[in-house]
Amino acid sequence: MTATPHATPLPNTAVTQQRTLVTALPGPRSRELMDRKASAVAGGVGTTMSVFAARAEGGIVVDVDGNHLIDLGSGIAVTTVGASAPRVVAAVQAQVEAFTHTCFMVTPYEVYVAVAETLNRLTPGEHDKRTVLFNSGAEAIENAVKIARAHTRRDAVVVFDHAYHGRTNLTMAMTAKNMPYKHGFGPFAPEVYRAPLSYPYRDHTTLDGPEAAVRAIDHIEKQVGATNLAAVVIEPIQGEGGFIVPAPGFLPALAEWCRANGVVFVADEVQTGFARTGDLFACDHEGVVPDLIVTAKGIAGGLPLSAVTGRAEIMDAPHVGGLGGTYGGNPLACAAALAAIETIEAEGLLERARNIERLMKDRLHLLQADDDRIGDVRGRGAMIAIELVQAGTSEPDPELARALARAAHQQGVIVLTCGTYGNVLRFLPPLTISEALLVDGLDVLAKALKGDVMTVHQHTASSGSG
Ligand code: PLZ
Repeated sequence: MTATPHATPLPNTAVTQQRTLVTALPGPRSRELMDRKASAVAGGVGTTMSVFAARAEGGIVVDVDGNHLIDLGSGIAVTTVGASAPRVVAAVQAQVEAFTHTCFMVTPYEVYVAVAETLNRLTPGEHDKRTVLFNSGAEAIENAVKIARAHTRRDAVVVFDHAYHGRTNLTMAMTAKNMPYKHGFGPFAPEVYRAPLSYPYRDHTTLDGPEAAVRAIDHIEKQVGATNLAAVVIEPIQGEGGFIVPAPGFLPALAEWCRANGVVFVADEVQTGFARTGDLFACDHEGVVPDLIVTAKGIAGGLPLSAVTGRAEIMDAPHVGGLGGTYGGNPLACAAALAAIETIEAEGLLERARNIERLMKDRLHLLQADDDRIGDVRGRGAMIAIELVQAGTSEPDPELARALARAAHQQGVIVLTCGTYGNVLRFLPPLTISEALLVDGLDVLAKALKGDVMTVHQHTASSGSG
């Protein structure tokens, strides 16, 4: 009954906020752990980098060989308030000493209710709201669909091209991309229909937002029928699908159509929520008020927590006992959430996100002016991406995206790829990252673009998140 011993965490000194490489990447200790991973962890779990983390603080991840890496990924948009954010650490420490778990469905506790109250207050719209908590984004999306079905007594769910909603059976059906998310894992849940998105860079025609909404609505009316439709689920800015920002007017027109047809409009803000886009929620940008909003990731500074928040009359449709789960709204995660939300406010992180957008877009536009392989620079706040194409065309170039990511990784910069075509390089820095780190990270990218990265041989282990 003894567990395999593992290295104790490094001593609790501050992590210097500077990129420093003391070995080639991956270093010897990481390579050793990659070998152990290969013989102990299921092969289906890919990793973006072959570098093992030992500590993380602010905008730096320290690996097991002592290398300091710049974090432009935030663990896929999770540590929005910075890694090991002091308020989050303190709140979790205090909670862990009180109790770790009782199960909210058995003996409830106050911190869950406090998170619900906070979400009801902060999410878009002034209407009466209720919240239910879960563990992962996918679990919350599944539950949003359950709630919408219970409320409408209808079955169908509409999602969009390039959508990503998770890896569980229902959310696999809702996710667009086959490889790596769905391939070989069917059959998928029925009554999920896909509508065309507004994708300004690839809508080569002059479809504006309202026109793209007309196209989607026409598709829905003809192929599904409004009276069969429980919910429309959409990411206000698509994440895994390629950081696609729909043209202005698209989301409001869809929300309006849903309202007029008794369809529950669900915003999947799992990736975009909690100041990531420079607004507390991406829906706020155009004043869109979803009926239900699904949050996760940035909600709790790295602890697993997700939520469905929405109109009281919709949220209360399921019967008592119809929603739940052993761990949903775990007290440690709830304590972390309150601390993370407090950090956003106290440290002015909305403003920080907008500054990060300005800095990144200015520099990326300069690179684009010089390099016609950067087809598009887009995103909002600290959710910014470049779409890479064959020079002078709009043909996706996933090899270039992979090569650039790999070059950045070798230089100690954590970046992720995404997109249906795998040709989007995305940046999701923690909002507390220093300007110096951000500039250093972008300089590494600029050098990689100028250098002949295409000759770098590809070995990057593939995962869903590049
Ligand atoms: N909805 C919009 O971005 C998770 C997935 C990484 P979970 N995105 C990262 C991977 O390869 O698995 C995500 C999202 C949006 C839902 C989810 C699902 O959230 O917490 O991963 O279940």
